[in-house]
Amino acid sequence: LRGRSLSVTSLGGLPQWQVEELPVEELLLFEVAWEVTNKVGGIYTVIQTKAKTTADEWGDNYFLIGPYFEHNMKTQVEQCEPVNDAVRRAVDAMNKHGCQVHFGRWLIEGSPYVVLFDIGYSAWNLDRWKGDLWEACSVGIPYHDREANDMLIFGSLTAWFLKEVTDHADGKHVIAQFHEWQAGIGLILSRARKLPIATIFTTHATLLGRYLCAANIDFYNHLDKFNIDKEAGERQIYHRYCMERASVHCAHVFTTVSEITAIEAEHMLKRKPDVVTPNGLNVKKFSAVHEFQNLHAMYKARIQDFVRGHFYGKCLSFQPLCTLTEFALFLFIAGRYEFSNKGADIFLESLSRLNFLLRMHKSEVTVVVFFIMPAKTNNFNVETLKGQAVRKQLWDIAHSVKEKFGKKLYDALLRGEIPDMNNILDRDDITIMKRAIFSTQRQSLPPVTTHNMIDDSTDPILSTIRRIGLFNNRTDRVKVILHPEFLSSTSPLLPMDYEEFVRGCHLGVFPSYYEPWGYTPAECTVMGIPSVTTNLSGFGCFMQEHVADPTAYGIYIVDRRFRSPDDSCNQLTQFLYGFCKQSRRQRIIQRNRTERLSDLLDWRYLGRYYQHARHLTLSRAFPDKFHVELTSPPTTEGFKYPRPSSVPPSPSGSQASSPQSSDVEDEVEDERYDEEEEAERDRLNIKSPFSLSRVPHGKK
Ligand code: G6P
Ligand code: 1S3
Repeated sequence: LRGRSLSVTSLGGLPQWQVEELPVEELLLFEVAWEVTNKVGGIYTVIQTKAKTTADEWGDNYFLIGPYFEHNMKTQVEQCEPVNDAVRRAVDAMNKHGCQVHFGRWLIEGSPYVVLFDIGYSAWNLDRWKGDLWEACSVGIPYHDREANDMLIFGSLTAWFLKEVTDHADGKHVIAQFHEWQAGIGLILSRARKLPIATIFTTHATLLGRYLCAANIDFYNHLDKFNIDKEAGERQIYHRYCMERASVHCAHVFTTVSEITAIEAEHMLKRKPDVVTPNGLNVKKFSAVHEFQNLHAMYKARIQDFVRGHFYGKCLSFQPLCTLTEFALFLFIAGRYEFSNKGADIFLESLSRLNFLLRMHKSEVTVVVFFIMPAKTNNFNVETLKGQAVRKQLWDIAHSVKEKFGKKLYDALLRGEIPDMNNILDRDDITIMKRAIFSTQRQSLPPVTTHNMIDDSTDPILSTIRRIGLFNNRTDRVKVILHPEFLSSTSPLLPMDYEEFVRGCHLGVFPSYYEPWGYTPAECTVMGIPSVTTNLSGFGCFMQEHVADPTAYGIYIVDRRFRSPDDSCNQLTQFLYGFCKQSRRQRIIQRNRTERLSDLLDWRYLGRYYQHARHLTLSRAFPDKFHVELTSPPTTEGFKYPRPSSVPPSPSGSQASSPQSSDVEDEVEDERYDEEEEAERDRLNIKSPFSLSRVPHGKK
């Protein structure tokens, strides 16, 4: 391998590893994805967070290729001229031939170069390019699938661009990494045209996996039983699945984001991935270790304000109100609105059980649960807006009375007197306050959703809430708020961006069934917020492999693989109940531990799997120049974060890993649903018929 040098790198408490450095000055690296500068889902996070480490390594020889959208370009990209000669000539050549190719720097950390293709501008080529694809691999795309047609245009432009680049590369070798089926056509055409490039295809999920899981099929127990062609045909995604499968098999190197998706890909795409490249984050450490705890307190106060408004009046059963600061816990689930894939179904069932347990055990804790999942809406609802207005009014009144009170008190003290507390407020003050209290009386319960939902009657979250009866009654210890829109700091209702909100919460709950990686719990971890994940998510499996006692570090992993849905739901309930029983001190200790895992999720550590994939593809595409024996995979085998030293060595109960501190010795019980509790459930008339079972494969 030319220019090879070995350097040893280390990060935090992680083991050292060796990096074989590539002669990047003699190479060009392109990463192609539909989500470059274009936020749709998790792939955007991968590309955006990884940009810094990749740009640090590759400098001006690193380029991202994506679609052009005017708004994204205006808000995220600074237009500039390409410095690299091959890229400049490729952009010029395509623009001369009737395309619109934009070039610039993406204004994110690392400021990588981006090449963006205007898809609409080249749409007139569609029929010709359909013919090219058919000739290359006999895949046809129906006219009505707009998205697939867009991907054909995107892929054709990508292959054209790469051809122009390689024509002028001046001896430089080119690597192109394509993310997900949407970028796959560029790979298929490049290979069909025998372009001299080393290719990588990365899948972040399989099409069939996503579809089959969403249909409530018992997917993981039947992986080898599916007739995948038939399943794709029945779901009318046969052409997309062909694009995906062809991309996988055309690539020199095939990668995916987790071991669980690697197994899935082997069955759904018929190729075992060469490298698993776990997703990282661009972790920023604060210089003061406790800064993230302060941020938690600061943003929690903002959420508390919202909660005060939402549950105003006598319905606010955080009794008394001041306990909101100590005994109200904020939980949330967030992400793409895939009800069962993201585990919102099992979460709601568990909340119903948690509500029962908290009531039964007369817990002081009230749990407020936020569902942040975008759905079709018709703006905020009046009741929700009114809540915040009422809170503001009460705040203003309290503030003005306090001012008067303070002034009178001050004057009295100046006179050397203790004022008569019975007369310090005059009649008008009392009247104003009484009127304010009267105006906070409400006839209805605090709403379970903040917006007017377009599909209110059929919405799966609302329908489940109706079935299990979690209506934010005064007596409910679990309150639910569906916020069917992503958060924004400019929202008139809850003006916080997602990161601020996560920091202010106590626990993120992501009990997904289908989750190739799952960024949401990973993001919680690097912010020091504990979370629930599952052993069907890439992240959960990764943590299970690399952390000796994940629960002790605030990573609760629900077993959704080897247990029945009902048992998983019970396990989740126990996790939640155990979390609710922790003291503030224990929560603080747990957050400290959670945050300690950040290094494990840092691209500076995980980026080496991408590096390895690049070595491997070079050695396969250009075996004369790049030697295969130098491509030994990075390994962390045997490495595990040890149990925190303060955790007792042998677990004594189901929640033994909850933080124990010397002065707080909470007894941890193993909560079970025994007959007595069932009887109590009936008495309280808690409706929770269990209906989470998955359909065995073959039965419809
Ligand atoms: C952080 C702050 C503390 C605060 C605590 C509340 O640790 O630094 O000042 O008391 O959060 O924790 P809690 O889990 O009750 O929100
Ligand atoms: C996919 O996005 P999703 O939420 O549809 O890719 C993400 C990035 O690799 C991954 O984190 C997620 O699990 C997948 O499902």
